[in-house]
Amino acid sequence: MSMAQSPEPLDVDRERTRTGMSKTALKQGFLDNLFYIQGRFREVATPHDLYMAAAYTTRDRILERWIKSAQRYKTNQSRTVCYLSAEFLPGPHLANNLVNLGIVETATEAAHELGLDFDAIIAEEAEPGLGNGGLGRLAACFMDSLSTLQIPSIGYGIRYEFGIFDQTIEDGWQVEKSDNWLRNGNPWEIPRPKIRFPVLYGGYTEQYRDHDGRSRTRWVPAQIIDGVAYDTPILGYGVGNVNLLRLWKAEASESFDFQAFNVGDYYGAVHAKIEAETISKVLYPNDEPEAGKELRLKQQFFFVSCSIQDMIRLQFNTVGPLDSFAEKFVIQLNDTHPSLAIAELMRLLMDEHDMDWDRAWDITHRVFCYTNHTLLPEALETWSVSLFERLLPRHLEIVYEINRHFLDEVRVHFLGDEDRVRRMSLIAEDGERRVRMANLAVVGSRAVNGVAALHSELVKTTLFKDFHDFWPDRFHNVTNGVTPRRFMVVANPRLSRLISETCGSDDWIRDLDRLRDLEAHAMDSGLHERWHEVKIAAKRDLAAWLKHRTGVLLDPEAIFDVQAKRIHEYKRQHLNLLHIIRCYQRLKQSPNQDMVPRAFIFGGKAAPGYFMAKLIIKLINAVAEVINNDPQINGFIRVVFMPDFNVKNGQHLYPAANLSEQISLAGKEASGTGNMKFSMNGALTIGTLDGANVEIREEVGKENFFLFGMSAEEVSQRQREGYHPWEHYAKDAELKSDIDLINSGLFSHGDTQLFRPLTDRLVNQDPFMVLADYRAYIACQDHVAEAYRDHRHWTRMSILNVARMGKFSSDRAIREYAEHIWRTEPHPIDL
Ligand code: GL9
Repeated sequence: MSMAQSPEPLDVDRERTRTGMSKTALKQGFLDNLFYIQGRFREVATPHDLYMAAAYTTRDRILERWIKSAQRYKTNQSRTVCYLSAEFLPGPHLANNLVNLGIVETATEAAHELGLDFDAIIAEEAEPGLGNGGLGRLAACFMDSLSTLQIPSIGYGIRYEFGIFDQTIEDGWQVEKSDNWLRNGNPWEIPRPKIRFPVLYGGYTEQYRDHDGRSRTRWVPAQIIDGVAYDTPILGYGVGNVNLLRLWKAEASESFDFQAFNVGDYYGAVHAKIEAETISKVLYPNDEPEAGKELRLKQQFFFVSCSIQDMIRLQFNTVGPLDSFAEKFVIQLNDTHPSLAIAELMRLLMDEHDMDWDRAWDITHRVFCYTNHTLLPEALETWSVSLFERLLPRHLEIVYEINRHFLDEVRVHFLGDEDRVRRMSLIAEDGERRVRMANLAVVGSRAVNGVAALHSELVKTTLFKDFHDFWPDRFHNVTNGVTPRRFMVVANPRLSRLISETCGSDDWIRDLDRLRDLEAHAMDSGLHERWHEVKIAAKRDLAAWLKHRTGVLLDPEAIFDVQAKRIHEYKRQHLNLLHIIRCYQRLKQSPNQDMVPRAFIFGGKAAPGYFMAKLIIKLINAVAEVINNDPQINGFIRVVFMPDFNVKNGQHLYPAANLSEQISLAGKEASGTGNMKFSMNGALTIGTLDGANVEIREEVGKENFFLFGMSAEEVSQRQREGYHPWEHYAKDAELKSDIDLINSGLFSHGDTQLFRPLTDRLVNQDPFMVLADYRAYIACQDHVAEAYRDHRHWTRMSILNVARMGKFSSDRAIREYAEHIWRTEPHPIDL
């Protein structure tokens, strides 16, 4: 079109431009949306306008299915899974929705015919970074699988205005930039200003007699804030089902704050409005001390209260009386962040809906299930009783009452064991009294699960041992999984095409066990060649992308050795660094040795307040600078830190990796999910027996996995015996020289103090036993290098890794939840 006039209709029925799947319908839909939604014509449209038009054209096609799903679920009174999570990391929606709609090719052709750069349009989308890492991404994978498996569900969370910070690297240090992801608008969400609930805070409670003369409690709050629903449709792969991601935004409550102010105090009222809106303003980074984070507690209660009120509304709209609430809904608590929901449901049932304690408790404890995601003590939430009481006085009463009932049972069951009573109490009494959110979650749920076999075992034998003694049947394992739609089809279209061609179908996308069909071809040299080409192409892409973003040029022939995850001492990025320094020293000592070239690639964010993690980032960049610029090394090894690792950027990484670093101290990583994403894309793993690594190794075969290091049992034994890292430092000359090289100032322009906090910690404390596993790690890395020399053998291992990854689909995980924990059934929506 050359003029700013309404788009000329192509040969398509006008009505179908919103729903039609043909190329013509897509083109017309796109032009219509560009015109009527963006108010643009082609010549002046910015890349962002084009993206918005493409997004709306895609959304139009999802909406029809969404409404159909909602209608069907309502008439069927379908049992619904409510997934409560403070974090969701869905990643960019456009490409994923095109895959799930099955129109990638048509859309690509349509874009081509309109003269558009489709890849550029897809790259325009901002990352919805509403999570910190694995836990939030797991929630997003689960949403994808719930829809694909046609299970009615709602994901409930917070619509943070600012998600996880954007990471830049300046002078080697992490610098945080605020993530204004909504700046350019969000075409995927639909605001629901009429789905709005009041959320109460503060004040006091009082007793009164109701019309039947019964004694009741009334909460008189000091503050009321509204939560408003914003809905994002989550479409399943190749099905008509669309579920809901419902995120709450905080707004000032007209009815309360404005009237509460003295007449004329307009500015005071506006101030209250601003204060109300801070509740959904920003996502908290984890790995930081919880202490005093009043706003965080407010956030947790905020989204939980809105969500439970919404469920009660839905119950009345569909089924009717609340008695069947636990049949209509199952509420899955994603970690302890939403565990206030237990007390909130009790409050609403009793105070607002007239139930007595026993009936309310019967419903409550039948509706909740809880997933634990970590054993790290610092990540287990507790709130000081005084803060809790100030913010949620009624809930504290309810928690006390739950505790009273519960501890009475414990006392009867374990006569005279007051120590156990103290340990199991919902209130910690040693020092400042605190509410233990994990204990509340276990007591209030009918099922508790860990996220990998080893983790679930440790949950039963360490973290919740007392609870497991009391209620052995309550504990389960559901090993995590990831969605092959996002992490294979979207991230790695080349490999996906090759797999479909080799297997003769793309059924594996919905049934990942079908990847087994690849095994029959694992020796086929034709496949080997194509497999290798696909990997090299991805490595070239990544190299070009990294060159552009960091200036570092990688050799696509080198081993791409990748560690991408949050930066944390327990994940041991510094162990990886020690190996890099070892390689460097070896090359310096004998420059002509025949070493396999390697590209060491890191990605990951550090919590802004986590000093040691930030120092690790600085050290990675410092080592990179020296090695990459050392003419003697001549590019043989290269080190690069990819800034701003997130879902979107990760999609460049997974397809290109040869080696996946999963090297946490055994017993610390609950599951890990990056381990699965890399392996699905044909990387081999170097890893410890930690989290889901254990099961990955079982599945792919121990001969196709590079194992090293202590087992979880050996770790706890060493710790019981007393661990002395300085002995390793003193005894192992190479280890000593690697650490000494850091201290020499080589990587810090002569500053011998800069990295001291890190090296001193390793030598003197080493809480994550880096030094104890150093020798085994180096030896294992030498095996990796030898194995890589045999290209055929390596490629075969790579094919077998992919072929045997079926178990790690989030579809399998969701099926297990549905069958063993939720007892839910699919409700198919016809296309
Ligand atoms: C985590 C665990 O640490 C991971 O091992 C696990 O795979 C995921 C999902 O179950 O949950 N728990 C946790 O608090 N985080 C996890 O990744 N942290 C972040 O999300 C940053």
